[in-house]
Amino acid sequence: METKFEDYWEEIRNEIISDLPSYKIPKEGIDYIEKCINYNIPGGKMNRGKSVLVSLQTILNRDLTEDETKKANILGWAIEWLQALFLVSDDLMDASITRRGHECWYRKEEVGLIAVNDTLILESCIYKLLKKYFRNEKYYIDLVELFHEVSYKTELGQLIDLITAPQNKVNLEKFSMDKYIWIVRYKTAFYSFYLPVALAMTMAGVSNEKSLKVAEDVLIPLGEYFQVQDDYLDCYGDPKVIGKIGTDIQDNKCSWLVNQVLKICTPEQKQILAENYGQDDPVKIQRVKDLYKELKIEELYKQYEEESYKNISDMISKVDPNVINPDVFTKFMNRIYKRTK
Ligand code: GPP
Ligand code: MG
Ligand code: MG
Ligand code: MG
Repeated sequence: METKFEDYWEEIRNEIISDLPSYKIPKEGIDYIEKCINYNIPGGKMNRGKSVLVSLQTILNRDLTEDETKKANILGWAIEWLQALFLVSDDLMDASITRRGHECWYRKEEVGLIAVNDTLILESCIYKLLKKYFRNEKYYIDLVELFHEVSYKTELGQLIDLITAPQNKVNLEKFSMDKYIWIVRYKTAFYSFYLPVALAMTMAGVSNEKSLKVAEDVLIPLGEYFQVQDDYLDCYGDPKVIGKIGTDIQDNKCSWLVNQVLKICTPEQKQILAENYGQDDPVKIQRVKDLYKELKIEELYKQYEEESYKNISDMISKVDPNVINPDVFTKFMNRIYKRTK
């Protein structure tokens, strides 16, 4: 039977846990870390993780060996690990309530601000895994550098996301579509879209400055589209389906929806927005949602979705197959097009 992505989880978790006694860490530390890992790493859609293997298969265009399959899936899990630590800290910073259908980790009584240190531990685990499985590969340092560089970009994106949305200080002049695009490319697109493919290209031995740039030029707009969907779902998604409760309006976020309002609203409507956005008050949140409705923002989103699909398909059709098999991108796009979670 074929080994699935999920089947590597036990081994990877044990790799981290079984190494802890070598630090002579008290037993309660091991228990805590095990709980933290079990709570935060599995349970997502695992799109990012699974796409390393798919990308590698598509790039090499042949059956993979058992070792290649395993290595691609380990890299996939390393991305899931990165995603988990970003989400733990993002939820703390966004004051979110639930994630993947459960209470956010930082909200658990025994966790609280310890979650900050937990994200650092989770980050260190990534490099332990890379070392364990890849240190004898000639591309080992490239993998490490990719994780470092993409993490840095994500953190820069998160920084601008946060300082554009100061708590209880609504200033609509801080928002713009240009800034929005920069934020989402950095906070989401690099780690969610570019990283899985860049890792697969590195493993396949086809990564160089030119080919990575070709991948980036398609994957970053794709990631941008993905974050627009995330912003849409924050307001219109079903919490039971998306596993989280939206907070963008009360968090004063420079989201796609609010930027659309700013593009088309009258001065009176802008005033209403200024008075109701960015406040944790259900009546005010509803007033913002009513404004979205008056301005038919949902319809603009549907249009955007169609246009985006066309634009990205167009970009993919221009990719030189001698540089990278364009199916890598098509597969990725089809996995997220019109997603509801
Ligand atoms: C998505 O933002 C971006 C991230 C989860 C990256 C966080 C980066 C860090 C360096 C912590 P979001 O807040 O819209 O995501 P969600 O809707 O899932 O909370
Ligand atoms: Mg956030
Ligand atoms: Mg968030
Ligand atoms: Mg969001």
